[in-house]
Order: sequence, then structure tokens, then C-alpha cells
Amino acid sequence: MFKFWKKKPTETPATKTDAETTVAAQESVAEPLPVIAVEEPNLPESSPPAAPATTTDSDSADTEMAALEVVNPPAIESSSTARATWRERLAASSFARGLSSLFQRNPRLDDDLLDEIETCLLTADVGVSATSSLVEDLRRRMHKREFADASALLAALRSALRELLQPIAVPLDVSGAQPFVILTVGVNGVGKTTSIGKMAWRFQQEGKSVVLAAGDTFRAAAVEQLKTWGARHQVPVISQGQNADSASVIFDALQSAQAKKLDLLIADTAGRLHTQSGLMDELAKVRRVLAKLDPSAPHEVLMVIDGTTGQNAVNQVRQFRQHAGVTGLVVTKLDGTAKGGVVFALAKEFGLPIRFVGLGEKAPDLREFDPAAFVDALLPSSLG
Ligand SMILES: Nc1nc2c(ncn2[C@@H]2O[C@H](COP(=O)(O)OP(=O)(O)OP(=O)(O)O)[C@@H](O)[C@H]2O)c(=O)[nH]1
Ligand SMILES: [Mg+2]
Repeated sequence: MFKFWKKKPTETPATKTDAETTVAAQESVAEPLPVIAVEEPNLPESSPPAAPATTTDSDSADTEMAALEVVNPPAIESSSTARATWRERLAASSFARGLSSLFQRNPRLDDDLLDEIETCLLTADVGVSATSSLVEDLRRRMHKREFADASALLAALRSALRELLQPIAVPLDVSGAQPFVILTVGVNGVGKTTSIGKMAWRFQQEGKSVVLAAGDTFRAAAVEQLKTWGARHQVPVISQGQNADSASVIFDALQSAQAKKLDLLIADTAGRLHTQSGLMDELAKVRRVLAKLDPSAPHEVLMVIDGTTGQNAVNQVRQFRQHAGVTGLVVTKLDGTAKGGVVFALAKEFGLPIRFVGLGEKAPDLREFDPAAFVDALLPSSLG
């Protein structure tokens, strides 16, 4: 167990110029500019340098001691272990269960089999559009006698599913800007804050310096939740009091990340529905304010989708893409009761890159999206 110095809230960092402060203040609805707290763990000298360059302007501030348990982060899994785990984690999805029971019955190669596959795909949230094009293509090829038996058809389904996902398996490349700014958005409870904590761990494992912005100022618990992830993985968190202006928190965080030449800023935001126009306007304001410090920021607007929400996820992405300029997706909670098919529906409908998927609650359970491992995990292993 390491001991951390937990800092009291400090004054606004001195690095902010008058002009910049004016920008934030003009944009801010909260007057006067709120106090910023930088929650930053201070590792003992004997410990290994977990995160590079994380000192803050407020190091001289009064401190109070808080003992926090440090969970030793597990290393990112080797690809062979990761493959095995994809299957383990996705085995409960109705996609995997439906197709397994269908093919265990040794079905005959006929139109009935295709009808059953169609039902399986629709039940698993693959969506009407993706399902029809997959099944109609297989039917056409079956009638041309391309398949010797049902397992040849399953093999063709496997490659068609992989092909559908291949174009959207584009990993997030954060090397294009410094600091690279990720703005995380989505509806309530989908896994935004958790995914930010997991991403922070992942990027840190890759040797990058990360800072988090507690831009969900809606509830006090949201700030605390992010701070807990920050403390667990030794990542500084920039926050202000509850009900502070979200854009102002994220602005300050970018300013601090720029001053310290950090690699990455990941900003949390409150969950919202597209119908909440005030909250959607807040996202537009965050973008405007960030652009004052770096016209190219945010470099990624990452929308988090709950994999258990089914076809509703398609509507959510449509709305957020229109209002918040989404550039990439994270699909969470694919372990457990998720049907799994929504990933195909999203691929067919939008072609937006899926940067990560959530296969569990621990940090290494956020995986870079691997279409082959994903499809193999959903289809019966013994066939095709
Ligand atoms: N099983 C599982 N649970 C997850 C995953 N990702 C997130 N969760 C859980 O989902 C719940 C909600 O996660 P949060 O990160 O708080 O979601 P949020 O989008 O930040 O929620 P709001 O801030 O309220 O909008 C938590 O209990 C997480 O542990 C995942 O990939 N798998
Ligand atoms: Mg949250």
C-alpha cells in the first residue's frame, strides 16, 4: 500500500493569462471562476515512476494525508490469452447461444436454415438492414451451390461478419497532437467514467502521460468516481466544485496539460439525452472553449454506448453524431447479458470506428476492438 498526499483545493493556477481567463469567464455560466482542485497522487521516492511528468502548479499547497490502496495494475494481456477471454466473456450473449444451439442440431443446408439464422441475428440486435444484407447474400450463394453443407455456410457467415466489422476496427491513434484531447460523451449510465478510468490505465501502460478532467459537474459523486480511478492508477484529475461550469473545468485541464506538455487529456461529461437541449448546448460550448486553446481540439469525440441497449443504441449514435460530432465509439458491457449484435448494426449504419469495447469491469477489460476475435467468440468454435 502506498501513501498519497491528498491536496486541498487550491487557487486557480498562476499560468492562466488574463486573456485566457477572460475567455473562460465569458463562456462560463458560473461566476466567479471556481476554484480548481488537482487530485494528484504523490508517490514515495522508492516507488517506480508510474506516470511521467505529473507534477502540478499547486505542489506547494497545504496538504492532508490520505492513505489509499494502490491496486497493482495487471499488464495488458498477451494476444493469445486475450483471444480466449473474448470467447469466455461473450459466451453468454444471445448471439453466441442462438447460433451454437442452431448448429449443434446439425441442420440441413436449406432455406429454413437461413430463416433460422435470420431470426438469430435479429434477436441478437444485429438490426434489419445488416441482417437482410448478410442473409440475402448467403441465400444467393447457397442457391448457386457455393456451399457443400451447413458448416460451409457458417464459415461464409463468419467471414461476412468479419468483413462487416473490419473497416471500423481503427485503433485510436493519439500521436497526432500533444496534448491529444478526448472528449467523452453519451447518455446516462453507459460506462463513460469507467471507460475513462480504464483508458487512462491503458495509455499509461503505454508510457503516455495522462490527465483527466472531471467535466461531469452535475453530481458530486461523478467527480469522486473519477478521482477514485485517478488515485487507483496514479493519474491526476482536474476538478472544480459541484455545479461548476463543465466547459471551464475542461478548459483549465487543457491549459494545465499544455503547460506540462502532457500527452493526453481525457474529459468526462455528464450523461445526457439528445432531447435535453441545454445539456447538448453545453457540449457545443466545451468544444468552442477547447478550440480557443487548440483549434484542432477535441481530437476525438468518443461516444460510449451500452452494449445491452440494443437497437436504441443506433438512435443514440445518430443523435449524438449530429449534435456533438462523434468521431469514435466505445461499446461497453458486452460481457454478461449484452446480445452482441448491436456492434454489427452500428458498423452497417454509421461506419464509425469502434475504438474500444468493454468486456468487464476491470481496467484490462477495456479492449481494443478486434473483429476476428469478436466474431470468433460469437460463433460456435467447433464449426466453420
Ligand atoms: N459488466 C460491465 N460493466 C461495466 C462496463 N463498463 C461500465 N460498467 C459498469 O456500468 C456502470 C455505469 O458506469 P459509469 O462509468 O458510471 O457510467 P457513466 O456513463 O459514467 O454514467 P453517468 O455519469 O451517470 O452518465 C458501473 O457500474 C460500471 O462498473 C463493462 O464493460 N462491463
Ligand atoms: Mg459518469
